[in-house]
Amino acid sequence: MHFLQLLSLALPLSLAVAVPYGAAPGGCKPSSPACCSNPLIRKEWRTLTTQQKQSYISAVKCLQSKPAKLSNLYSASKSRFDDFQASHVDLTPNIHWNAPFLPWHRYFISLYEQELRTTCGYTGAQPYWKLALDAGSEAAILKSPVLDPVTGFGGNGPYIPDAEAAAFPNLPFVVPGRSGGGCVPNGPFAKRNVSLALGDTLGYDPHCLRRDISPYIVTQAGNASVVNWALAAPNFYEFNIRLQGGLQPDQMTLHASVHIGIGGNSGDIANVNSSPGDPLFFLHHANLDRIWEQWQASAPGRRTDFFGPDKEWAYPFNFFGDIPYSNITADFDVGFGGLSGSKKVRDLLNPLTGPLCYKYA
Ligand SMILES: [Cu+2]
Repeated sequence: MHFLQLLSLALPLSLAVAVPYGAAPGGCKPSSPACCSNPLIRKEWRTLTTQQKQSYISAVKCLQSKPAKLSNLYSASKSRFDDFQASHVDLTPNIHWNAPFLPWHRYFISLYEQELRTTCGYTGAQPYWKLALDAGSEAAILKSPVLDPVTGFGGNGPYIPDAEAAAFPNLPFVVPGRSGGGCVPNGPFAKRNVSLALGDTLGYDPHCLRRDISPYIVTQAGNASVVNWALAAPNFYEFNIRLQGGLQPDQMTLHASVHIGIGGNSGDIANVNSSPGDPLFFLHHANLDRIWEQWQASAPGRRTDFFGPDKEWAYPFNFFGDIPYSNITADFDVGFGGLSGSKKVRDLLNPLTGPLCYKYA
């Protein structure tokens, strides 16, 4: 594997409503706030009732059982759930360590939420994982309700040695504090076959879901102080840098807190390309989106503040040296492969307008 490609893997989170998701009642203009009079309310996982948790997990499992619609584009995609993962793999070079990162993932999560509702009859909203609630101490993360084997997504894999874990194509170094690495042994996704290969190949390689939790990375990168530091950024450009963080363990921040903190060396969620193979991806990115929304709402002018490089690994994310790039504005179009037509960033800046219709509790 190409060295840069390998490193890139290293860098890397209810309310039933009468109006269908995103629908525009009464012929209002799509850009009008009036189009979203009945937003979905996204809640933190542990605030859901047991029944609400079960219906979300059932909907995810349903999506994993529905036929793919994009197998013409991605032959390894065997289910509608796989379609989302494959699209993320396909678009990875355009959507991380650059400016489109946050708006792209905002709409991706929204499309997934909509799919759970339309294809699988789910009546709730996409839940989020407020990791900071579990990142205050190293002992807390392993007791997180999100990782509960009965009312959550299952926990850590059994320990495998460093050399075995480091052979997975996720990171070029052993993750400090890694504590698992084997197949997730419990919960609703135990031993589940992830269809797509780990990495960027889009190949078919069914394998068990793995996690390799590093309580050290979770607490370092995801604690409440890191969240507050990101929220204190004076502009979007700086907020985006603080939220995405750097590549080395001591530079990891909120984005890596779950990707590397839960994925470690061998976990599916640690791979920058194929990470949506672990259903926790969607709870983590909903949480990052919530933090962005909180920042956007916290001062005048922030709702429309958007600026930064178009290209992955371009300044200020030039960890591998300078490359050509352009700084983009909210007029930029972001693409979604076979999942959806492209969207202008400006139409993704407010979760209550345009193609979006949700808010956070
Ligand atoms: Cu991503």
